[in-house]
Amino acid sequence: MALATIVIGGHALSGFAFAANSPQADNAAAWPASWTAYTLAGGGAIADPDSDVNPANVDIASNGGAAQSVFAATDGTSVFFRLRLRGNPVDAGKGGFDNAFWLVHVASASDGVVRAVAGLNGKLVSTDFVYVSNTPGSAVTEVYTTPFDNLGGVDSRGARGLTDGSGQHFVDFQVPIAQLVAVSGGGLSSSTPVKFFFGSSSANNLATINKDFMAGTAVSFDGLAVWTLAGGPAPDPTPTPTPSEDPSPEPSEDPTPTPSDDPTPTPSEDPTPEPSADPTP
Ligand SMILES: [Ca+2]
Ligand SMILES: [Ca+2]
Repeated sequence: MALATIVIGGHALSGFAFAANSPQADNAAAWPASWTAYTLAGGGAIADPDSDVNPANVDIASNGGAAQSVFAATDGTSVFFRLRLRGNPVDAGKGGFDNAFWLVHVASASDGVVRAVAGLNGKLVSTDFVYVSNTPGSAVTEVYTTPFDNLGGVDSRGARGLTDGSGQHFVDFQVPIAQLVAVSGGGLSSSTPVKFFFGSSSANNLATINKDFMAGTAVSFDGLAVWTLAGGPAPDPTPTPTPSEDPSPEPSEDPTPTPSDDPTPTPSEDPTPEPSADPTP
């Protein structure tokens, strides 16, 4: 890339200022060789319907219900997210990506409370960026900004769009785990059991999903798989009791409780009252 193309705000940059595309001096990692489907807790697929929202590149898709919609991966330093979309998110004429954003809410698995957000903001018309945010969206850290490159010793190539090979598209983005941990304000560590909720949006607030939800019509962490940011899929920290531990539990109380009162109460009055008068005068 020619130096003359690196122009931000009318000021040509030079030398170490190439790192302007990586404002926190983070290095984007190599994309994972394989992705892991992000699923329901039991391994069930998450396959969002095609064509339930428009435009097509904010429509989380599943090749007609046949394909998994969302994926993740980790290398222990960066965490990677992938969404399958019906339309192409890439638009070189709009800062790299079309004018919307794609994001993941990261919640503590133990309580389902969102602790941090990672996303790719394509809303801008000339410079898009990968970001992390706190939960209310009031503190957004730009991690990698377009035009992505690996010049000046810093790799900013933290998002991409590509075909899924079946007529739909993937949008991929990655963030350093340390940035997610930092923006969570102590709510997350690299080993905290977490759950993810993927979405797309055109909201003003970069922590808000208002277009497509990976499942349903609202953010919910019920029944989702547990991961850790550094380790990938993880055991659920709050398991429900395992039936195999005690297949036929003894009832703790008598299943036929003794009535506290006499079930056949004695009539308080004689049911066959004596005639008050002599029937045979
Ligand atoms: Ca959809
Ligand atoms: Ca854009």
